[in-house]
Amino acid sequence: MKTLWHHCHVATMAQGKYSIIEDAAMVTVGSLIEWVGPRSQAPTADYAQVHDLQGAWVTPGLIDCHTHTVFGGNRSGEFEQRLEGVSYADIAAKGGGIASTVRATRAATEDGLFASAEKRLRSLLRDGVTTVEIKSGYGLDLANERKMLRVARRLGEALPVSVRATCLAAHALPPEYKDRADAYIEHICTEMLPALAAEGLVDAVDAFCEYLAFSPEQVERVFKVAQQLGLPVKLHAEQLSSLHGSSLAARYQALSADHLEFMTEEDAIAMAAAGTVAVLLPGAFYFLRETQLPPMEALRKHGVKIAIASDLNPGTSPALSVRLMLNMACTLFRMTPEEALAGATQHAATALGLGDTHGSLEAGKVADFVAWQIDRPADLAYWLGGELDKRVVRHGADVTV
Ligand code: DI6
Ligand code: FE
Repeated sequence: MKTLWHHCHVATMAQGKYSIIEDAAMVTVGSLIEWVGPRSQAPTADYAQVHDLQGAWVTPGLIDCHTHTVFGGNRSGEFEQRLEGVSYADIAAKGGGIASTVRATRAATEDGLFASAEKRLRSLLRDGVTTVEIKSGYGLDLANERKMLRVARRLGEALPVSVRATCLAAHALPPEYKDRADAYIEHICTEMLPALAAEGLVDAVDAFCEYLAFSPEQVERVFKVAQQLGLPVKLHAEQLSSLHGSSLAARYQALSADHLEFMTEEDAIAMAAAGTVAVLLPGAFYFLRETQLPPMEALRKHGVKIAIASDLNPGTSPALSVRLMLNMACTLFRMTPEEALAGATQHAATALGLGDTHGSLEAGKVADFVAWQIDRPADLAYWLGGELDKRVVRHGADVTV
């Protein structure tokens, strides 16, 4: 079905720039974009539908390329305790922190996890998100990582959003492997990843490379197995210290390295050469009251593509809006609104291995877009949350969330 969308301005985000076409029109055929350009040059055809977008600004659908949307319980109680003066160490000693989310996730049924994640995901979608990545990593054994990944797959079937599922079994050490991190890594490599990949539940493999999680050597063992299974890798790196996980990720042609506050210029050079996207997570930076800024100048100087994501998770970034993350990327990291929007469209697509099909409005790409009733694209990074008047189109058809 050929459809004409007109009476709009388009920020195509091609090559990660606004690439604005004023007084534009777009032609979609089924779920794909066939043509985008000035309205005066729109091809004449027998359109099955013609949509007047009433002067809207059209952008690609937003892409949240790093989330932990599926988890049991939440940690607002710990948040409150910390603000009442209880130390993080005390909370952790009483089984709080990631361990409490692992217990709650293991205790939840698949349907229970689905129901709670669905609410959070709908919040992201109401903000214009059409593609989202969802990680496992709170199950930490085969049955519970499978349960999380199945929920991620089901969310993509039930809601109008494309879901990429990432296996983050190497997120934290499960209690049954206390003081036996190498044995847990071995279990991931020989049992969990092969089984979950064979079940078609994994689109990419991630790990947490940090002194309080897994070492670069341990991460590399996971990456080797991912490579053997034909799965792309990503990495939580340089969030709290500099272990050069981002350089390791680059050596494995990782889709992305994420967080990166403590990365060095050498890491940036390695990532640029490998085409590994830098995914910055301003929600976690803000929530942890981090002061070490990611090295924006080094990333720009070496041409590393920069994505922005919510990191939606119960411990360090309970963020339910990608547009709020765009604002934080600008205010906290001094990114421009154009860079921030590219970070939640074209570069986010690349961070998911979808750069050729998603993330910009160009002929041949998937017709996922948002028609925003705003004055200019910078509005998307300007307002602090809330809801903007808009129309969301996915695969060439209107969606309501
Ligand atoms: N980095 C983070 O900030 C989260 N995971 C990670 O690898 C923390 C997750 C949590 O605290 O639940
Ligand atoms: Fe994360």
